Amino acid sequence: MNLIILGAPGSGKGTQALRLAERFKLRHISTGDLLRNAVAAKTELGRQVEAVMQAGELVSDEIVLKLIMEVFDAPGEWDGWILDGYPRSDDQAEALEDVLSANREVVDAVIYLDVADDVVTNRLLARKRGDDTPEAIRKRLEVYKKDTMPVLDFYELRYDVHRVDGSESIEEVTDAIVRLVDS
Ligand code: B4P
Repeated sequence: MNLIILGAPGSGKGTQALRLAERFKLRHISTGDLLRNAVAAKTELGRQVEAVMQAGELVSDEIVLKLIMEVFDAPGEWDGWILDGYPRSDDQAEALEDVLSANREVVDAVIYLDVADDVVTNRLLARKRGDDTPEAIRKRLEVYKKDTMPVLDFYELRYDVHRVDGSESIEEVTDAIVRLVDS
């Protein structure tokens, strides 16, 4: 099963993707984690993206696509994958379609976590990650609305988009997603 999970920063994409990956034996592909690992390892790529992430802006499509392709190419025993944090713009969604059709892969379902701005802001401030300053959070929400929200329309035209109330407890959100994708 191949899944894409979409939602605002702090909507719980990473949290739910981990739980779904474990449950369905999926490869968890998180662009946020891949980028943070590159920054922590102080690679050339990490140095290029660090300031962009701190400011709450999107890293360039070229860099993120390169990371995604490396993960898709890596060997492993999985029953599919879950994409978390990608795509974040129409251009990224188009690029992903090209990668998938070249690899003869399909998306089985798209999950959209619906959570109000004040709830995500409070969650992000509470987790105290380096890029979770009030200013960067404001910027990320702004970028999300401008660049990432349109991706929902892109997918509504192509796939089943399951809208889930992401403001419930972590367990309740997982249960709701499992019911939808398992049915
Ligand atoms: P991401 O790593 O994708 O992070 P995120 O959107 O902030 O968080 P997520 O939605 O995964 O929330 P989480 O589960 O952690 O992106 C970080 C940065 O990387 C971006 O700003 C950008 O610069 C760059 N980037 C990433 N992908 C990119 C791309 N494709 N293109 C360009 N740039 C890219 O949950 C947040 C908190 O809420 C946690 O503390 C969690 O415990 C809590 N929580 C989760 N669910 C909850 C629930 N149901 N109830 C209560 N608390 C909950």
